[in-house]
Amino acid sequence: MNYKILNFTVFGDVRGSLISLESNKSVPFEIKRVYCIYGTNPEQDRGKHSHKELEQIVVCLNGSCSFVLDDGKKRAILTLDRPDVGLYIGKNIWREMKNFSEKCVIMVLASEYYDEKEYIRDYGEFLKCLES
Ligand code: T46
Repeated sequence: MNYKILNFTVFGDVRGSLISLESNKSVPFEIKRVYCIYGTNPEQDRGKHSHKELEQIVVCLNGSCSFVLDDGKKRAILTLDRPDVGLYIGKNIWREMKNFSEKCVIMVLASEYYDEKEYIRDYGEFLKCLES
């Protein structure tokens, strides 16, 4: 399945920790957009869509949450709970976000500008697109 766990280099000392993310280096694409998700509700799932072209890296900066990833054949469930780990999600992967902890904060680095036309928000349509 087209996802990867990325372990970022941490520059840590007595003052705390620092992580640096750079386009085409630790991030395997040119970053065109950054967005954050916070103030989530453990009873309200998010996501439930795929992207035709978009690649993203998801980093959980605080708290934790689960990502369900689905390529039409297999499903994987991953828990994100640390800021030095990124979840790379390639194109054509259905994703659902669940089990948000209290004060969960997620940062997402995206390879493209926002474009609602690029989303597939219907699971049946997602499966059909994989066939074509
Ligand atoms: C994804 C998961 C991990 C914008 O106007 N610009 C943006 O860059 C984004 C990401 C969203 N929006 C608007 C579109 C909706 O009116 O913000 C609203 C909420 O977006 P959505 O319901 O798509 O949020 P999630 O949390 O379900 O999904 C988001 C991303 O949209 C998606 O690409 O992979 O996070």
